[in-house]
Amino acid sequence: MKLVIAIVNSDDVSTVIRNLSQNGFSSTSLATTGGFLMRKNVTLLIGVDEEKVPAVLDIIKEHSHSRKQMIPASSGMGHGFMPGMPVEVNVGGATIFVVDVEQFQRI
Ligand code: 2BA
Repeated sequence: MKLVIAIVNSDDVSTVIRNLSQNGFSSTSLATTGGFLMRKNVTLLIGVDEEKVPAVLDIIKEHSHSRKQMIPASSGMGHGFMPGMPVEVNVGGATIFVVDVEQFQRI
């Protein structure tokens, strides 16, 4: 058993969840915030048998799109004032971790 942890853009997450569900994959979504841009994203937890991990990753890849976001010139970003021109940041479609699950139980 594996746990897929996928950090997905808020704009894509409903499509990703719907397609996971239509293909028989359960997921739990957590409201999260990126540490760099300090913008909301969603972290999906998907428990799945090891042989089905590629199918889960394919669904996430198909429905997660990379996009450019601007950081305002005077944005704090949690690190204080940042003077200068707005900066364009390329935010990836999804950030994915796959970890081993020691035990899985539904009680
Ligand atoms: P944020 O931390 O808000 O990062 C948004 C985007 O800003 C990143 O896109 C990356 O392009 C850029 N970025 C992040 N840190 C940077 C830095 N120190 N210097 C310059 N540019 C930086 P992604 O890499 O696609 O990441 C999207 C979101 O995925 C991140 O939002 C964060 O919530 C999560 N994430 C990415 N890598 C992670 C990691 N190693 N561990 C945990 N979460 C991660």
